[in-house]
Amino acid sequence: MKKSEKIWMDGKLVAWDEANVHVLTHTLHYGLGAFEGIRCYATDGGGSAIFRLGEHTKRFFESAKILQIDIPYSEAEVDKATVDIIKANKLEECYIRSLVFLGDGAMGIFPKDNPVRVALAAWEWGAYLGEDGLSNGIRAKVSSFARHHVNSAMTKSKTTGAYFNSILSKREVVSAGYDEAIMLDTDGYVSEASGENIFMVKNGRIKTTSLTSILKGITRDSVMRIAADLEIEVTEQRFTRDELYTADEVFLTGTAAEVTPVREIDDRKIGAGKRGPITERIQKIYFDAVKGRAPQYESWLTRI
Ligand code: PPE
Repeated sequence: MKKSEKIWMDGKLVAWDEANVHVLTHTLHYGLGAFEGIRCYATDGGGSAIFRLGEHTKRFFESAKILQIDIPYSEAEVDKATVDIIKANKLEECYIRSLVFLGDGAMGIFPKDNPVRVALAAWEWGAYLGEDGLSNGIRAKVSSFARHHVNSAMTKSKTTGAYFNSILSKREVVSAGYDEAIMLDTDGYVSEASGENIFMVKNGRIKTTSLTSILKGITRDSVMRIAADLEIEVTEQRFTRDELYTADEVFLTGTAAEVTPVREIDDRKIGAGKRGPITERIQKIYFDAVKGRAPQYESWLTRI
Protein backbone atom coordinates (compact mmCIF):
# COMPACT_ATOMS: atom_id res chain seq x y z
CA MET A 1 0.00 0.00 0.00
CA LYS A 2 0.98 3.58 -0.49
CA LYS A 3 2.06 5.19 2.78
CA SER A 4 0.94 8.68 3.72
CA GLU A 5 2.72 10.93 6.20
CA LYS A 6 0.44 11.19 9.19
CA ILE A 7 -2.09 9.16 11.13
CA TRP A 8 -4.61 10.59 13.58
CA MET A 9 -4.33 8.63 16.81
CA ASP A 10 -6.23 9.38 20.01
CA GLY A 11 -6.60 13.04 19.14
CA LYS A 12 -3.10 13.71 17.82
CA LEU A 13 -1.40 13.55 14.44
CA VAL A 14 1.54 11.17 14.55
CA ALA A 15 4.04 10.05 11.90
CA TRP A 16 2.81 7.06 9.84
CA ASP A 17 5.59 4.80 11.12
CA GLU A 18 4.98 5.79 14.71
CA ALA A 19 1.29 4.91 14.85
CA ASN A 20 2.01 1.72 16.80
CA VAL A 21 0.33 -0.24 19.60
CA HIS A 22 1.39 -2.69 22.30
CA VAL A 23 1.22 -6.38 21.44
CA LEU A 24 -1.24 -6.90 24.31
CA THR A 25 -3.73 -4.54 22.68
CA HIS A 26 -7.01 -6.22 23.61
CA THR A 27 -8.64 -5.99 20.16
CA LEU A 28 -5.64 -7.67 18.58
CA HIS A 29 -6.41 -10.78 20.64
CA TYR A 30 -10.19 -10.88 20.69
CA GLY A 31 -11.38 -8.77 17.77
CA LEU A 32 -13.84 -6.49 19.56
CA GLY A 33 -13.40 -3.28 17.64
CA ALA A 34 -15.12 -1.45 14.79
CA PHE A 35 -14.03 0.31 11.66
CA GLU A 36 -15.22 2.40 8.75
CA GLY A 37 -14.03 2.77 5.18
CA ILE A 38 -14.72 6.12 3.55
CA ARG A 39 -13.67 7.56 0.21
CA CYS A 40 -12.70 11.08 -0.72
CA TYR A 41 -12.67 12.01 -4.40
CA ALA A 42 -11.16 14.82 -6.44
CA THR A 43 -14.11 16.73 -7.87
CA ASP A 44 -14.45 18.07 -11.38
CA GLY A 45 -14.71 21.68 -10.28
CA GLY A 46 -11.46 21.40 -8.29
CA GLY A 47 -11.09 20.52 -4.61
CA SER A 48 -12.00 17.23 -2.99
CA ALA A 49 -15.15 15.85 -1.43
CA ILE A 50 -15.73 13.14 1.16
CA PHE A 51 -18.62 10.89 0.17
CA ARG A 52 -21.39 10.59 2.78
CA LEU A 53 -19.15 11.40 5.72
CA GLY A 54 -22.06 11.93 8.12
CA GLU A 55 -23.51 8.47 7.38
CA HIS A 56 -20.13 6.78 7.82
CA THR A 57 -19.54 8.50 11.15
CA LYS A 58 -23.03 7.58 12.27
CA ARG A 59 -22.45 3.92 11.38
CA PHE A 60 -19.08 4.03 13.18
CA PHE A 61 -20.89 5.07 16.36
CA GLU A 62 -23.65 2.52 15.80
CA SER A 63 -21.10 -0.28 15.40
CA ALA A 64 -19.46 0.81 18.65
CA LYS A 65 -22.84 0.91 20.37
CA ILE A 66 -23.66 -2.64 19.27
CA LEU A 67 -20.28 -3.74 20.67
CA GLN A 68 -20.74 -1.73 23.90
CA ILE A 69 -17.74 0.46 23.20
CA ASP A 70 -18.02 4.13 24.17
CA ILE A 71 -16.15 6.27 21.66
CA PRO A 72 -14.56 9.07 23.72
CA TYR A 73 -15.29 11.71 21.04
CA SER A 74 -18.42 13.26 19.61
CA GLU A 75 -19.58 12.55 16.05
CA ALA A 76 -18.64 16.14 15.17
CA GLU A 77 -15.11 15.59 16.48
CA VAL A 78 -14.72 12.42 14.40
CA ASP A 79 -16.07 14.23 11.31
CA LYS A 80 -13.50 16.97 11.86
CA ALA A 81 -10.68 14.49 12.43
CA THR A 82 -11.59 12.81 9.13
CA VAL A 83 -11.26 16.10 7.29
CA ASP A 84 -8.04 16.88 9.19
CA ILE A 85 -6.33 13.62 8.29
CA ILE A 86 -6.96 14.18 4.57
CA LYS A 87 -5.66 17.73 4.78
CA ALA A 88 -2.63 16.77 6.90
CA ASN A 89 -1.60 14.29 4.20
CA LYS A 90 -2.42 16.70 1.35
CA LEU A 91 -4.42 13.95 -0.36
CA GLU A 92 -6.73 14.80 -3.25
CA GLU A 93 -8.26 11.34 -3.50
CA CYS A 94 -8.02 8.72 -0.81
CA TYR A 95 -9.58 5.99 1.27
CA ILE A 96 -10.02 6.75 4.95
CA ARG A 97 -9.97 4.02 7.58
CA SER A 98 -11.44 4.87 10.97
CA LEU A 99 -10.84 2.37 13.75
CA VAL A 100 -11.98 2.11 17.34
CA PHE A 101 -10.34 -0.54 19.47
CA LEU A 102 -9.60 -1.54 23.04
CA GLY A 103 -6.05 -0.87 24.09
CA ASP A 104 -3.82 -2.86 26.41
CA GLY A 105 -4.61 -3.23 30.08
CA ALA A 106 -6.48 -6.29 31.28
CA MET A 107 -6.31 -9.53 29.32
CA GLY A 108 -9.18 -11.98 29.22
CA ILE A 109 -12.69 -11.51 27.96
CA PHE A 110 -13.83 -9.00 30.54
CA PRO A 111 -12.00 -5.83 29.46
CA LYS A 112 -13.44 -3.56 32.13
CA ASP A 113 -11.03 -0.64 32.11
CA ASN A 114 -9.03 -1.05 28.91
CA PRO A 115 -8.70 2.30 27.16
CA VAL A 116 -10.91 2.93 24.13
CA ARG A 117 -8.61 4.11 21.38
CA VAL A 118 -9.43 5.70 18.03
CA ALA A 119 -7.26 6.00 14.95
CA LEU A 120 -7.84 7.43 11.48
CA ALA A 121 -5.59 6.79 8.51
CA ALA A 122 -5.90 7.93 4.90
CA TRP A 123 -4.06 6.70 1.84
CA GLU A 124 -4.43 6.50 -1.92
CA TRP A 125 -6.35 3.38 -2.91
CA GLY A 126 -7.33 2.65 -6.52
CA ALA A 127 -10.09 0.39 -7.86
CA TYR A 128 -10.60 -2.35 -5.23
CA LEU A 129 -11.51 -5.08 -7.72
CA GLY A 130 -9.40 -3.64 -10.54
CA GLU A 131 -10.05 -1.03 -13.25
CA ASP A 132 -10.86 -3.82 -15.68
CA GLY A 133 -13.46 -5.16 -13.24
CA LEU A 134 -15.23 -1.79 -13.15
CA SER A 135 -15.74 -1.75 -16.91
CA ASN A 136 -15.88 -5.42 -17.84
CA GLY A 137 -17.11 -7.11 -14.70
CA ILE A 138 -15.53 -9.63 -12.36
CA ARG A 139 -15.79 -13.38 -11.88
CA ALA A 140 -17.29 -14.44 -8.56
CA LYS A 141 -17.73 -17.72 -6.76
CA VAL A 142 -20.07 -18.70 -3.96
CA SER A 143 -17.91 -19.41 -0.92
CA SER A 144 -18.22 -22.60 1.11
CA PHE A 145 -18.15 -20.42 4.25
CA ALA A 146 -21.52 -19.08 5.42
CA ARG A 147 -21.92 -15.43 6.38
CA HIS A 148 -22.19 -14.84 10.11
CA HIS A 149 -25.49 -15.65 11.75
CA VAL A 150 -27.23 -12.46 12.80
CA ASN A 151 -27.22 -13.56 16.43
CA SER A 152 -23.53 -14.42 16.59
CA ALA A 153 -21.53 -11.71 14.88
CA MET A 154 -24.21 -9.08 14.42
CA THR A 155 -23.65 -7.91 10.88
CA LYS A 156 -24.95 -4.35 11.31
CA SER A 157 -21.72 -3.63 13.13
CA LYS A 158 -18.56 -3.30 11.07
CA THR A 159 -16.71 -5.39 13.63
CA THR A 160 -12.98 -5.89 13.12
CA GLY A 161 -12.90 -9.51 14.31
CA ALA A 162 -15.85 -10.52 12.12
CA TYR A 163 -13.75 -9.99 9.03
CA PHE A 164 -11.89 -13.28 9.47
CA ASN A 165 -14.96 -14.77 7.77
CA SER A 166 -14.52 -12.46 4.76
CA ILE A 167 -10.78 -13.13 4.57
CA LEU A 168 -11.25 -16.91 4.53
CA SER A 169 -13.92 -16.67 1.82
CA LYS A 170 -11.87 -14.32 -0.30
CA ARG A 171 -8.77 -16.51 -0.02
CA GLU A 172 -10.77 -19.61 -0.87
CA VAL A 173 -12.15 -18.19 -4.13
CA VAL A 174 -9.04 -16.28 -5.19
CA SER A 175 -6.95 -19.43 -4.90
CA ALA A 176 -9.55 -21.17 -7.09
CA GLY A 177 -9.01 -18.44 -9.73
CA TYR A 178 -11.97 -16.09 -9.08
CA ASP A 179 -12.01 -12.40 -8.16
CA GLU A 180 -14.56 -12.20 -5.36
CA ALA A 181 -16.53 -14.40 -2.96
CA ILE A 182 -20.31 -14.34 -2.65
CA MET A 183 -21.53 -15.56 0.71
CA LEU A 184 -24.75 -17.31 1.62
CA ASP A 185 -26.42 -16.78 4.98
CA THR A 186 -26.92 -19.60 7.48
CA ASP A 187 -30.32 -20.36 5.87
CA GLY A 188 -28.65 -20.76 2.49
CA TYR A 189 -29.86 -17.53 0.88
CA VAL A 190 -27.55 -15.00 -0.77
CA SER A 191 -26.28 -12.43 1.73
CA GLU A 192 -23.40 -10.32 0.45
CA ALA A 193 -19.89 -10.55 -0.93
CA SER A 194 -16.74 -10.61 1.21
CA GLY A 195 -16.59 -6.80 1.27
CA GLU A 196 -19.59 -5.62 -0.75
CA ASN A 197 -23.37 -5.75 -0.90
CA ILE A 198 -25.00 -7.49 -3.84
CA PHE A 199 -27.70 -6.52 -6.34
CA MET A 200 -29.35 -8.44 -9.17
CA VAL A 201 -31.38 -7.22 -12.14
CA LYS A 202 -34.10 -9.33 -13.74
CA ASN A 203 -36.57 -8.08 -16.36
CA GLY A 204 -35.71 -4.45 -15.64
CA ARG A 205 -36.29 -4.76 -11.89
CA ILE A 206 -33.63 -4.68 -9.20
CA LYS A 207 -33.41 -6.83 -6.11
CA THR A 208 -30.97 -6.56 -3.24
CA THR A 209 -30.78 -8.69 -0.14
CA SER A 210 -32.71 -7.56 2.89
CA LEU A 211 -30.92 -6.26 5.96
CA THR A 212 -30.80 -9.47 7.98
CA SER A 213 -27.30 -10.90 7.73
CA ILE A 214 -25.56 -8.10 5.84
CA LEU A 215 -23.84 -4.83 6.54
CA LYS A 216 -26.13 -1.87 5.90
CA GLY A 217 -23.99 -0.52 3.10
CA ILE A 218 -23.86 3.18 2.43
CA THR A 219 -23.11 2.53 -1.25
CA ARG A 220 -26.11 0.17 -1.27
CA ASP A 221 -28.26 2.99 0.05
CA SER A 222 -26.85 5.42 -2.54
CA VAL A 223 -27.54 2.96 -5.37
CA MET A 224 -31.09 2.35 -4.15
CA ARG A 225 -31.70 6.09 -4.21
CA ILE A 226 -30.16 6.46 -7.69
CA ALA A 227 -32.31 3.59 -9.00
CA ALA A 228 -35.44 5.11 -7.43
CA ASP A 229 -34.63 8.43 -9.08
CA LEU A 230 -34.32 6.58 -12.41
CA GLU A 231 -37.74 5.05 -11.67
CA ILE A 232 -36.30 1.56 -11.64
CA GLU A 233 -38.07 -0.65 -9.10
CA VAL A 234 -35.83 -1.89 -6.28
CA THR A 235 -36.97 -4.43 -3.72
CA GLU A 236 -35.14 -5.68 -0.66
CA GLN A 237 -35.79 -9.39 -0.33
CA ARG A 238 -34.15 -12.76 0.03
CA PHE A 239 -33.04 -14.54 -3.10
CA THR A 240 -31.20 -17.72 -3.94
CA ARG A 241 -27.96 -18.52 -5.72
CA ASP A 242 -29.79 -19.93 -8.73
CA GLU A 243 -31.66 -16.64 -9.09
CA LEU A 244 -28.25 -15.03 -9.42
CA TYR A 245 -27.23 -17.55 -12.09
CA THR A 246 -30.28 -16.65 -14.17
CA ALA A 247 -30.22 -12.89 -13.52
CA ASP A 248 -29.80 -10.47 -16.40
CA GLU A 249 -27.22 -8.48 -14.45
CA VAL A 250 -25.46 -8.69 -11.09
CA PHE A 251 -23.34 -6.03 -9.45
CA LEU A 252 -21.60 -5.39 -6.15
CA THR A 253 -21.49 -2.16 -4.15
CA GLY A 254 -19.09 -0.91 -1.52
CA THR A 255 -17.04 2.11 -0.62
CA ALA A 256 -13.86 0.37 -1.73
CA ALA A 257 -15.39 -1.58 -4.66
CA GLU A 258 -17.74 1.28 -5.70
CA VAL A 259 -20.17 -0.22 -8.27
CA THR A 260 -18.54 -3.32 -9.76
CA PRO A 261 -20.36 -5.50 -12.32
CA VAL A 262 -20.22 -9.29 -11.98
CA ARG A 263 -19.92 -11.06 -15.32
CA GLU A 264 -19.72 -14.65 -14.12
CA ILE A 265 -20.76 -16.61 -11.02
CA ASP A 266 -19.73 -20.24 -10.39
CA ASP A 267 -18.69 -20.56 -14.06
CA ARG A 268 -22.08 -19.43 -15.32
CA LYS A 269 -22.16 -16.37 -17.51
CA ILE A 270 -24.43 -13.65 -16.09
CA GLY A 271 -26.65 -12.16 -18.81
CA ALA A 272 -24.43 -11.32 -21.78
CA GLY A 273 -21.30 -11.97 -19.70
CA LYS A 274 -20.32 -8.32 -19.48
CA ARG A 275 -21.42 -5.15 -17.69
CA GLY A 276 -25.16 -4.84 -18.22
CA PRO A 277 -27.01 -1.67 -19.28
CA ILE A 278 -28.72 -0.96 -15.94
CA THR A 279 -25.47 -1.54 -14.05
CA GLU A 280 -23.71 0.84 -16.42
CA ARG A 281 -26.32 3.59 -15.98
CA ILE A 282 -26.22 3.35 -12.20
CA GLN A 283 -22.44 3.12 -12.11
CA LYS A 284 -22.11 6.25 -14.23
CA ILE A 285 -24.43 8.26 -12.00
CA TYR A 286 -22.63 6.94 -8.91
CA PHE A 287 -19.29 8.19 -10.25
CA ASP A 288 -20.91 11.50 -11.24
CA ALA A 289 -22.21 11.83 -7.68
CA VAL A 290 -18.93 11.07 -5.92
CA LYS A 291 -17.00 13.36 -8.26
CA GLY A 292 -19.34 16.30 -7.73
CA ARG A 293 -20.95 16.19 -11.20
CA ALA A 294 -24.48 15.40 -10.04
CA PRO A 295 -26.10 18.46 -8.44
CA GLN A 296 -29.07 16.37 -7.24
CA TYR A 297 -26.70 14.45 -4.94
CA GLU A 298 -24.62 17.40 -3.75
CA SER A 299 -25.88 16.86 -0.18
CA TRP A 300 -23.90 13.59 -0.11
CA LEU A 301 -20.64 15.49 -0.36
CA THR A 302 -18.50 17.17 2.29
CA ARG A 303 -16.34 19.45 0.21
CA ILE A 304 -12.90 20.15 1.63
N1 PPE B 1 -20.55 -5.67 3.17
C1 PPE B 1 -19.34 -5.86 3.73
C2 PPE B 1 -19.06 -7.15 4.40
C3 PPE B 1 -18.38 -4.84 3.68
O1 PPE B 1 -17.19 -5.04 4.25
C4 PPE B 1 -18.68 -3.63 3.02
C5 PPE B 1 -17.67 -2.54 2.93
C6 PPE B 1 -19.96 -3.48 2.45
C7 PPE B 1 -20.88 -4.51 2.56
C8 PPE B 1 -20.39 -2.22 1.77
O2 PPE B 1 -20.57 -1.15 2.67
P1 PPE B 1 -20.39 0.36 2.25
O3 PPE B 1 -18.92 0.60 2.11
O4 PPE B 1 -21.00 1.13 3.34
O5 PPE B 1 -21.10 0.55 0.96
N2 PPE B 1 -16.33 -2.97 2.90
C9 PPE B 1 -15.30 -2.04 3.25
C10 PPE B 1 -13.98 -2.70 3.56
C11 PPE B 1 -13.19 -3.28 2.45
C12 PPE B 1 -11.83 -3.79 2.90
O6 PPE B 1 -11.28 -4.67 2.23
O7 PPE B 1 -11.28 -3.29 3.89
C13 PPE B 1 -15.21 -0.90 2.24
O8 PPE B 1 -15.68 -1.02 1.12
O9 PPE B 1 -14.67 0.14 2.63
